[in-house]
Amino acid sequence: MKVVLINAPSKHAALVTSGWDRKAEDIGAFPPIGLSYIAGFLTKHTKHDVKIIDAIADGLGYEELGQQITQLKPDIVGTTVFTQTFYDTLLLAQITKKISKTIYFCVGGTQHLRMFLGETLSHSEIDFAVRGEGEVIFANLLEALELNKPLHEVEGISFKKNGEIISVGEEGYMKEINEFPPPAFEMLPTEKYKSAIGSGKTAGTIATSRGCPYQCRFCDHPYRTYRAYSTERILSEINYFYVRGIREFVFFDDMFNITPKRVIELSAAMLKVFPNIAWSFRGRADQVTEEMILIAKKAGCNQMMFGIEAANDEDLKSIKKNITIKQLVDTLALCKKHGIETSTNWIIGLPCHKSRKDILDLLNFTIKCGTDYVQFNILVPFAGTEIYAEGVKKNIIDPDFWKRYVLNPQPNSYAPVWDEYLTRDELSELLKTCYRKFYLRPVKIMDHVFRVKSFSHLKEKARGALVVMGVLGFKRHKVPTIERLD
Ligand code: B12
Ligand code: SF4
Repeated sequence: MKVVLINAPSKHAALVTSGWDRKAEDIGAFPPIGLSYIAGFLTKHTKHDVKIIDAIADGLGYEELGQQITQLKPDIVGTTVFTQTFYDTLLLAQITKKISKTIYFCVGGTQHLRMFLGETLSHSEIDFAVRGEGEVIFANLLEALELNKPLHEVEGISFKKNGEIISVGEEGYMKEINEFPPPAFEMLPTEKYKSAIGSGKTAGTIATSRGCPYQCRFCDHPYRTYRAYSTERILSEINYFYVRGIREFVFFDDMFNITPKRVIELSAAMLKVFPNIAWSFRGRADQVTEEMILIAKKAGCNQMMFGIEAANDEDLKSIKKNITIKQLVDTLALCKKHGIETSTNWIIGLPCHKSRKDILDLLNFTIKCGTDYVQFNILVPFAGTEIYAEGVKKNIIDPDFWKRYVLNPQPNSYAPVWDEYLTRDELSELLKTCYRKFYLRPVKIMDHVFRVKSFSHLKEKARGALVVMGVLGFKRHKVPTIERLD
């Protein structure tokens, strides 16, 4: 079968503010990891003809996507569905069906489908949902479609029959992830992927594990069990990029440094094979030791990204972050001592933010704590999280909002926020204030000038500055130019 997997534009995401949210397009291009694993599996274990189109990295609009689908004549189009960008998912399904009703349209996406399976399949344009980790399930679905086998024997899929939704078996979960092939990097526009806060050069993005055992109350990550890829496998994924001249890497796991020991072992292995690479990772600030920093730095680590979220111990406790401010401050100081840049994530609009002062206190702490880069986000309460359940219980969050949105998505919708104490507009203004006050300090501006490594890096930094000043980016998109079919 001819399979086309599409990373759809996220142009019409349901955002939080009236002008300052970041869409996937605004934060540097990252590869569609889920789709590339699916493509890797199909390539290794089946004979299907598979292609990935990354519309975000390639800057494709819906018209161009339509032209590509027409040209490629796929039997099936697949995409990852995120709740916030469901309008875009549906638009893609409608365009596909407008081109030909005989092209199947299939979605995957663990978190969204756990919550909104029925609403998603209520749309006539969406034929199949693959639940959970989809490598084997999707291959089985393709085989069933190709050989006309009964669909009700394909474990892990949901589909419609006579207007009824049929779900077969449990969702997919891979215990032994190392047995599965690597992502199909070769199908992606690799040269387009770079981190917004990296050197501006192309970066190889690699996930070295799946899952996270922590239980932060705002987080909608799908798997509590941590499964790590083997060192050999990680080295071979790095090598894929290395032999193509790429020297910068981003480890984009939910939780890279599950223990300092893991990072020490991996760094030692990388050091032996790749003497001159630069890399960064996303992880926790409490799982960092000096020994780990020293060897990681030797192996090329130049930046660590930490999700901190809140700026005092009481607030951290209230979101079950399981970390203390002392641990954070100690880690940041160690990183500074050894010349590792740090980037930290913070949430504003948490239930514990009862006044403007609480958020300005958070801002002041981010300035004081010594981090190099920050990302501020307004809390989006996703339907599968503890914070969402609390908001619904307290009548702060409309329990039917996301359900209605998925049943009838509208462009430029606003996602719910925690507005018990501060309105959406106040949070939005505070978000701007946080970015401006953090980045537009003379000392920070000079710092960034000194960090510029090349002309293209300067361009990236200048773009970042314009975004912070509100001149570029973070804008809500216009209402779509393509008409809905219904
Ligand atoms: C990496 C990442 C990104 C990257 C890359 C996204 C991408 N397109 O792959 C970037 C930074 C670009 C990103 C952006 C966004 N993200 Co994001 N992201 C993640 C993160 C941290 C890891 C995802 C991942 O790669 N996992 C590893 C792979 C192997 O797992 P997977 O993607 O789930 O894929 C498996 C299955 O789901 C399934 N599957 C997935 N797609 C498909 C498709 C088909 C056809 C089939 C058959 C199966 C299938 O099979 C895959 C392989 O086993 C998750 C958190 C998490 N752990 O899930 C958040 C997460 C998925 N993101 C989220 C959101 C909201 C977004 C944005 C909408 C944010 C925004 N405001 O714009 C955008 C939308 C981006 C877009 N249109 O691509 C939410 C989703 C919440 C929800 N309920 O829908 C999460 C859960 C984070 C959170 N906020 O809690 N994201
Ligand atoms: S926020 Fe990070 S540490 Fe907390 S549960 Fe999510 S992935 Fe794990």
